Amino acid sequence: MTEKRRMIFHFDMDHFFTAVEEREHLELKDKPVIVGADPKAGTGRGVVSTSNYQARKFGVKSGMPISRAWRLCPKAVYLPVNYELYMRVSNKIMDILRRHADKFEQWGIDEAFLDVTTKINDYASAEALAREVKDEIYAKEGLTCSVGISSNKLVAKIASDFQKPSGLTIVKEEEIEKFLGPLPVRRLLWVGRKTGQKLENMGIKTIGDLARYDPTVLTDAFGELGKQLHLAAHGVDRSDVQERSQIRSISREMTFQDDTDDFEAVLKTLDKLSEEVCEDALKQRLNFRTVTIRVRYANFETHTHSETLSFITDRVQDAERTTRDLLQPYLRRDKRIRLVGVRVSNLISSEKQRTLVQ
Ligand code: TTP
Ligand code: MG
Repeated sequence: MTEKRRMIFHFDMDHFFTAVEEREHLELKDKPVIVGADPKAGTGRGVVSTSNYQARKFGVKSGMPISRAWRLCPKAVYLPVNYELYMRVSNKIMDILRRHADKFEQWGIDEAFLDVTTKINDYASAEALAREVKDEIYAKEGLTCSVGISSNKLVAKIASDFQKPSGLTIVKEEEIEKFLGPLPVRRLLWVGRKTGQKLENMGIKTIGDLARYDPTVLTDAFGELGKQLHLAAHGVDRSDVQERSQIRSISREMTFQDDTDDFEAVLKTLDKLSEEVCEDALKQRLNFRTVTIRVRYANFETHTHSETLSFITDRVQDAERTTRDLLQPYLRRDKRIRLVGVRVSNLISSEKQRTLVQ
């Protein structure tokens, strides 16, 4: 039996934090605005959370040190992060979006996937519905967003980013490979910095390059991830749009008897914690998408570092690989480790879960 073609929307608010600030403070209109750490006239620490499109013209980007943003655009209006306000607005937007979907999945503070398969017969009516929802958000919340429409989540998400701000991009099923081909390979959701670098070293720059690459070589180089990369490059993604679970996270941590710089032992402990967390998730029939490590040095300096995978998993190998990657920069010859911890979050019931790879 052939499955009915799905119709998936991905909504992503435009320059979300600054857009909310502009709405609250009309005097910000037409000025470059940056939300993030205090720049302290160029000496501040911390990073840019986001900036509006006027500030982006100067090269300001999310995640950039705030001191750098100051050098690029000293005349911008700098505002602190008002997370509570953005959460309140986000909740209202999510309520609007949820009402229009058969299945709904929030994905971060300002984005969501909607499965509207049963409401829609063709791309023309999909576009009409997406515009209706966009207009409703603008009318009720005074904010613009960008929408991507396609037959799966992967392509819908890439499409929503294609014509920002206030864009609407439809990628019909038969046009997926043509659409993805010229885009940089890093657009594929789980191609992080390291994987992206490795692919570039192999001469793979665009998604098209990846799609044409011999899949067995990819599997040799990347293991299971190689298979997923191959499918993703062809725009294949069977993952479902699904509500998140109520349980928010599962975690374990371990304090060493003596502070240690035996990194092999630390990594072994980390693997053990990953295993326990996965076992716990399995018992509760939960899959996860975000993996976080925590490390505390002998002097009690503590760091946490997360990675959100673009696929949902309950596999110990995924947890182990990710936690090991995350911990690597913290294994320093000059610092003994007191504690390590592993947490998985973004949990989803495994009963409803279908994996990306068949
Ligand atoms: P994004 O949707 O990635 O960015 P954006 O909405 O600001 O801009 P765009 O129009 O390109 O979608 O992230 C949503 C919010 O999450 C963003 O407004 C601020 C916050 N954020 C951070 O705090 N740090 C980050 O590094 C990123 C990427 C986002
Ligand atoms: Mg956004």
